[in-house]
Amino acid sequence: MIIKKFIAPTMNEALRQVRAELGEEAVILQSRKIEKKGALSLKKHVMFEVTASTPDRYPAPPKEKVNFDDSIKEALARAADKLRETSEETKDVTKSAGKPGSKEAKGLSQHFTKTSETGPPENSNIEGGLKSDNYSVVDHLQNDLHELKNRVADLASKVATGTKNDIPRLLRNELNNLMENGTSEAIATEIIEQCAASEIENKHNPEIVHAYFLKTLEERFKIRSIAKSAKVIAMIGPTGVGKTTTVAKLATNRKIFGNDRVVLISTDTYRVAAVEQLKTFASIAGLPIEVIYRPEELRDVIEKYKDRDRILIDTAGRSLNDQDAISELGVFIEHAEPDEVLLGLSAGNRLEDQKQILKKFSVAPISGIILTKIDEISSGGHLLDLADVLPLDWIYMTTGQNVPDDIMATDRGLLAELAGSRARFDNLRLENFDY
Ligand SMILES: Nc1nc2c(ncn2[C@@H]2O[C@H](COP(=O)(O)OP(=O)(O)OP(=O)(O)O)[C@@H](O)[C@H]2O)c(=O)[nH]1
Ligand SMILES: [Mg+2]
Repeated sequence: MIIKKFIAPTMNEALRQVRAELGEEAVILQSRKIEKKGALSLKKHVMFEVTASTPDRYPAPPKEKVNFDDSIKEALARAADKLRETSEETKDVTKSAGKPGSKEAKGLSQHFTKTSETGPPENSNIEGGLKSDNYSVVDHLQNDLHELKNRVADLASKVATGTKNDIPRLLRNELNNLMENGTSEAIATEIIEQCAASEIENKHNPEIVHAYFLKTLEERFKIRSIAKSAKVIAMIGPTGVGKTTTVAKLATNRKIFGNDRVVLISTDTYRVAAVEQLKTFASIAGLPIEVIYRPEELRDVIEKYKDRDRILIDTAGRSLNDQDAISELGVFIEHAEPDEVLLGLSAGNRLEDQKQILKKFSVAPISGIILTKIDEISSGGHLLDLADVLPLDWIYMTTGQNVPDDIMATDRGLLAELAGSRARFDNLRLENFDY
């Protein structure tokens, strides 16, 4: 606790200093008018002296014994009574002092002037100040409000703990696991409360509870595969998420499009290496590849390959903050009229960035997500938060740099295990996601 004296030519100024130094919640212990000699003259000036403290001098109410409902009602009633008792000028001591000339400020300074006219209280030290009229009017009110605040905070924490105490032990363990894996507290709690509220056969059997828990996680992921009828498929996304590598994997991994006849189109002419990168994969796999420099060329090329089953378009990576480049991408996609626009998102990105990426790349009609670089994350709890904010289907996951092997169709069971089971996740990583 800090106790300090402030002397200023006006009461408003003294109170302003109190607020500036001790904060909005400062408590006025004592105020009075004093007379001071000027530095260069013998003439006396009237000054205002305010003694104030930080608010932490009130002991916190005993926590265990509190009957919350009644005590809050009582404290509220007391505070309301005090508010009624006190006139406009004492409504909000600290705030009103910040508005010189305001009705409240004038009232307040009158109040202080009036009390100081009667001279300093008998005992003008701090103890005396505590007993003074000023204290009883202003500080009792603040005391009550302070007490009320403490009780409400206390109640809130008891309610929160109470909720968690209602959760069976095994589910509480799952809650802790989720949060250790990186799921936000809000989503983890929502999931566990959902589990706790449902009819689990035996809430004390670890296997049954864990299986039920994983099932609940699975339901949070929206997945699908690419339709047989989707011919023109474009891959978009921020720089370096793995778009070109993914396009190469899609084109060359037999598990993805089987015996479909595939053609590749590169629109990434920003970097010579980018075209070369895709050309290399195309030549190894014996696939035709076209390089497009202007959006208008796209329609003719797509027309040229109309007898092919899949036309995969790789686009240049665009920085999230380069609005022009993102708009240009929009124009390319408009000309291509793809059946699928897949947005590549690196699994390790921050949730806030993922939201921004989704928002910015919505210049194109995104139809699904490819979650890349799953192998680079060390836990998967945050994927539940991602699923919560991405209103799109997750279609593929990529799990390493190897073309064509390191890609797999999304699988709810796998995603649930990645999010909810650290040990299983570590094993999967060691086994190169051999699911
Ligand atoms: N660990 C890991 N690395 C990957 C994965 N996919 C791609 N990469 C690597 O990420 C780097 C960038 O991959 P690219 O395919 O060139 O990424 P891009 O999105 O096409 O990049 P830009 O065209 O420059 O925007 C390369 O080193 C890839 O080998 C993956 O699933 N896991
Ligand atoms: Mg690329």
